[in-house]
Amino acid sequence: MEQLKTLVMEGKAKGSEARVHELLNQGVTATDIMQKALIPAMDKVGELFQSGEYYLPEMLVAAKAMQQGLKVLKPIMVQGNVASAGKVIIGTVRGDLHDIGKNLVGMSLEGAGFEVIDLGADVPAEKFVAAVKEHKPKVVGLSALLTTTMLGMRDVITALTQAGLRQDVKVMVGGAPINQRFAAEIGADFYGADSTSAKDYARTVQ
Ligand code: B1M
Repeated sequence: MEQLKTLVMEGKAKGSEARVHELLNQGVTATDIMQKALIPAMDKVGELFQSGEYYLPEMLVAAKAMQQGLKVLKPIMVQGNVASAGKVIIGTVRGDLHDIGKNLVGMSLEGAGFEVIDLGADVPAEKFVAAVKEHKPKVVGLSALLTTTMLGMRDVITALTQAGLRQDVKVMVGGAPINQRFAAEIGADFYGADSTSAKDYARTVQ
């Protein structure tokens, strides 16, 4: 696991992919690989960026290496998908390009049988509204990783209300700078600290 962490932190995409395969072959679970290597590696990358040891390119190649590892884990995480549990729309809000956490939420939801409509990153409020009108999901999931973009979540909720759709759909929010208090302040229905809690919440929505 330590080796995988280092490979991700150093932005070695091919090496990360190969190490994930090796760990799986050794019987390590996908959840452990995620929780004990891939996510901690990105946390460390964030710390190094904050302390000025890493710059944007290092952060970018590390993200690519993590995504390469995730590609290997995705089929395992989404297997067991049976009849659709309903639709969930997910996206990272306007101005925010971070999509790894949002993708993890999508994988957990797919693994639980949800049909996931992923709008991607840097998604304006109007696009969420149009997608809710078109797909009529149970839940809209908003992700934000920047303190400068998290207020975009409120914009989405306001836009849904103005479009007369707010009562038809639950809104869950998550991402590193988000907490329960902020979620309540902007009128979200649920704050998810991680992808598992997001999936568990979606399951409770009728
Ligand atoms: Co950015 N970045 N970044 N970055 N980046 C952070 C977020 C930062 C904390 C780093 C730091 O300074 N320590 C910092 C934000 C500071 C702040 O706002 N207070 C930061 C910054 C400053 C920036 C730029 C502004 C840097 C610059 O340009 N000077 C820039 C902004 C670009 C933009 O978005 N407009 C930028 C750019 C980038 C990259 C493009 C290089 C890259 C993203 C690549 C990509 O996503 N495709 C990147 C990365 C990789 C990071 C860090 C290192 C890692 C993020 C990550 O993927 N974590 C990050 C530091 C950190 O978070 N420790 C950092 C792993 C992921 C699994 O966790 O996304 O938190 P996370 O998701 C979790 C939970 O939060 C939750 O579940 C997931 C699984 O547990 N969750 C949800 C997430 N969404 C959810 C939704 C839900 C429920 C749960 O319901 C819907």
